[in-house]
Amino acid sequence: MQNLTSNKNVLKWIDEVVSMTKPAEVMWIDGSEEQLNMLREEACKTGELKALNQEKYPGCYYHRSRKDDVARMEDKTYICSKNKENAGPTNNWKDPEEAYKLGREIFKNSMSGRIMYIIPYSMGPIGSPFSKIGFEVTDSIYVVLNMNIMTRIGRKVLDVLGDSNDFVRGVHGKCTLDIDKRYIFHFPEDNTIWSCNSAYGGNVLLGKKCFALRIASYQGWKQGWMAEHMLILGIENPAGEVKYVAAAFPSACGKTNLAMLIPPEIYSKKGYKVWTVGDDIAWLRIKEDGRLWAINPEAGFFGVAPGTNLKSNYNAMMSTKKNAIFTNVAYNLDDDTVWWEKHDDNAPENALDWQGNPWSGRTSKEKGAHPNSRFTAPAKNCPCISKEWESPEGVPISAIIFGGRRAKTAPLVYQSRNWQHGVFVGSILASETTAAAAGKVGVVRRDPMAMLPFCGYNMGDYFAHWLEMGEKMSNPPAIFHVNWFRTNEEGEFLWPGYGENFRVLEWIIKRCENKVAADKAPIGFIPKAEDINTEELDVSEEVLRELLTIDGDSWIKDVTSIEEFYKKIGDTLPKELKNELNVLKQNLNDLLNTSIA
Ligand code: GTP
Ligand code: SPV
Ligand code: MN
Repeated sequence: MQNLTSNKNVLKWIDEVVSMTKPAEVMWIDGSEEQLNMLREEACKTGELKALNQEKYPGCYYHRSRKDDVARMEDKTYICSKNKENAGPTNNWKDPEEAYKLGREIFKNSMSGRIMYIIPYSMGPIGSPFSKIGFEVTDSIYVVLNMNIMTRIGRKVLDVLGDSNDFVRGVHGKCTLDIDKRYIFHFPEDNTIWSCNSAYGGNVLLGKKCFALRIASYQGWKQGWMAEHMLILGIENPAGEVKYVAAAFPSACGKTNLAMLIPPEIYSKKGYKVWTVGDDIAWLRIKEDGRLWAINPEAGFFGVAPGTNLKSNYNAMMSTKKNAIFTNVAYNLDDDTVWWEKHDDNAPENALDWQGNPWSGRTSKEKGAHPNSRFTAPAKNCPCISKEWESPEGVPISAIIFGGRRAKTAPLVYQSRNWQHGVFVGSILASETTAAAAGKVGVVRRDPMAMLPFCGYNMGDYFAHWLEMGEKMSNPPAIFHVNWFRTNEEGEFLWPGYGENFRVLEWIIKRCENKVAADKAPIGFIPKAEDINTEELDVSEEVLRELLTIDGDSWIKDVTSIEEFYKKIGDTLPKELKNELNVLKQNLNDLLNTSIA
C-alpha cells in the first residue's frame, strides 16, 4: 500500500518497526468509512468482532478479550526514563536500553503473517493549539476501530503534522498475548510507547492513558501545562450562564457518571443543565486571563458498563445506541443485544457470559459481564455533549474537584483553603481499589490526584509542578474534595449519588461565586448542613449531618497513612506539602482536645 505521508521522520520510524515486526502487509489508516467498514467486515469474519442487532444497535459491535486480559495491568506498566529518579518511587521503572532490548526480542517477527495497521491520530480537536499528534502501529483491528472512536484519526491528522517530528511513536502488538511477556513501556524522553502481549483497553489504546496521561503529563511538566485524569463538565444556570468544573476521581469512581449527570427535577424545572465536555482526561493550560483552561483530548468514552442504565446514566446509555463497541459484557442470544449487571431488570435467559460460556440471567450465579466490561462510544452521540466540547481554546475552569471511594473518613464535600492547600488535598487523595486495574478490589490506597497509575514522572516533581502552576495563575480554580461513597454501619451508601450529586455541585459553584458561607473545619471548609439542598430528597437531616461529620479518630489514622505515603515520596516532596500536613495534624489535635474537654 502507498504511504499516506512523505514525512521522513514518520517513514524512517515506520521502517524500523516493520523490520522489527515483519508484517505480511502494511495498511495506512486513512479514516475513511469505506476502509473502516472493510475492517469491520474482516473482524467479523475472524470472530474478533460480532455485529450486534443492527436495528436496535446500528453500527454496533461486540468483542470479548482473553480471561487474563480484562483490565489495565499496573504491574506490567513501566516508565523508562534514563534516570530511575525521574520515574520516581510510585512507578515501575526499567532502564530504557533494557526495555528496548526486551521489547525488540518480543516484537521480533511478531507480526509475520499479520497486517500492520498504522493509525495517525490527534489528541484534541484537529488543529487546536492544545492538540498533539501520535501514531499507533498495531496488529489489532479492534484497536483500530476503538481508536477511531476514542480519537480523531486518518489523513486529516497527517495534513496538520506536515514534516514535523513532534509526534508520539506508539507500537502495539498482540504478539502471543502471553501474560508473562506483557509489558507497557513508556519512554517519556523519546515520545515513545511500546505495548506487547495485551489486547485490552488502557493497555493498548495508546492515545488514552499511555499518551494523554503518562507521556503528556511529562510533556506538561517540561512545557508548563498539565495532563490530568479529570472529567470536564459545564453547569448552566437558569440565566444561561455556564461554569465549568474539572474532577479527578480514580478509575471506576464515578467520572463518566458525574460528567453526564442529569440534575434532579427540582433543578431541571428551573432551567439548570449539565453539559459534558469530557469524561476521563483533561489537558489544562493557563491563558492570558490568568485562568486555567481545559480541553478534552479524547473523542469518545471508554466507559464502565456494569451499573450503567437509563436511570443511573441515561446520557451514557444513549451514547452507546449507535456506532459503539461493547467489550466483555454478556451477549443475549435471543436478539443479538448486550446486557450487563444492572442494565435493566430483564436479564436475558439465553445468553453468553463475558467469557463466552452459556449464561442465564435467571439461574446463573456468576456475573454475566466482567466488572470492568466497557463500552466505547463516540462523544458526539451524547445527548448532553457541550457545544464547547471541540472548542480549540477549551473551557475556563472555575473549580477542581478531587474524590474517591471512602467508606468512612472523607465527608460528602469540603473545600480547600487555597491553591496550596488544595494541592495538598489532591496529594492525599485515597480510594478503595476497583476492577479497572488487575489486582485486589476494595483496598484503600493513596492515589494522588487520581494519577498514581498515570503520572509519567516523579510524583514529588509532579506535586511541585502543581504548586508552580498555582503561582502562575492570577485567578486559579477553587479546589474541593467529594466522597459519594460514605457508608453506614450496614455498609450501605449514605448518599444517593448519581444525579443527586448536582446538589453538591450547586454548593461548589455557590462557593466559587462567594454566595454561601461555610464552616471552618480542621480539613478545610465544610458546608453548613442547611446549605446542601435536600428538597425532594430522601436524606434525613441526621444522615446529612453524618455525611458532613469529620471523625477525628479516623483522620488521625489517616494522617499516619499520609505520613507513610509522604515518606515513600522522599526528598522530592515539596516542603509546602509537609507544612500543610503539619497544619492538618495541629488542627486535628485542637479538634480532639476541644471535643474531649
Ligand atoms: P474510569 O472509566 O475507570 O476512569 O471510571 P469512572 O471514574 O468514569 O467511573 P464511572 O462513572 O464509570 O463509575 C464507576 C462505577 O461507580 C459504576 O459502577 C457506577 O455505577 C458507580 N458510581 C458512579 N457514580 C456513583 C455515585 O454517585 N454513587 C454511587 N454509589 N456509585 C456511583
Ligand atoms: C481507567 O482505568 O481509568 C480507564 C479505563 O479509564 S482504561 O482505558 O483501561 O485505562
Ligand atoms: Mn479513567
